Amino acid sequence: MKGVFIGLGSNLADPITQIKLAIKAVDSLDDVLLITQSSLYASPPMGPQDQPDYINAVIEIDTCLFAHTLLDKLQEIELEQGRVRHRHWGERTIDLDLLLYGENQLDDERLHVPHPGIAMRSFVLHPLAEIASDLTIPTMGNIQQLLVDCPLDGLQRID
Ligand code: A4P
Ligand code: MG
Repeated sequence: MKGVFIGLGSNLADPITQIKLAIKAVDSLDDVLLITQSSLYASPPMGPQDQPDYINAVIEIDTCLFAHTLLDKLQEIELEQGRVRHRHWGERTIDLDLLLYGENQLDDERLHVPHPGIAMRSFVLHPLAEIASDLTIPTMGNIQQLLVDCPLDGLQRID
């Protein structure tokens, strides 16, 4: 299934390298094919301000994995890259969020899809729009319309 989008974020231990490593790790998963990756973006932290700036990116994959199985795999990659949970919205070596799983809506104790933060977070919405400019997001609407209400907030494309 296409239309599966993953958001990546890092602000520790050489974030650019962390993002590139995580993209490779996702692409190397069985039953996952990387379709497109956005540019890398730098952004000031959302949440606690006493942490480094972030590098973010969004990728689209084609996969036949169930959403929860995919989440398991993403969390394994987070652990392999030394992710430690410090505090809510706090610093991390790598964060992998399942943004969209095709047109599906999922709401249980482990998964909220579409990811509820998509429309408010410039570091998610702008990279997503770069690789899927005519996307319609279930429950949220057309991505071009969402961009109008989502200022850059210091987001900068870096490659
Ligand atoms: N979970 C539910 N839905 C999903 C989903 N769609 N994708 C559950 C992934 N996970 C999902 O996540 C906690 C639990 O959410 C998981 O166990 C899963 O079952 P987590 O990754 O352990 O915790 P978290 O990422 O710290 O969650 P939190 O605190 O909500 O952080 P966010 O929302 O991920 O934000 N500033 C900038 N500029 N760029 C960033 O990337 N990221 C964060 C973290 C803060 N500030 C940032 C950035
Ligand atoms: Mg997360």
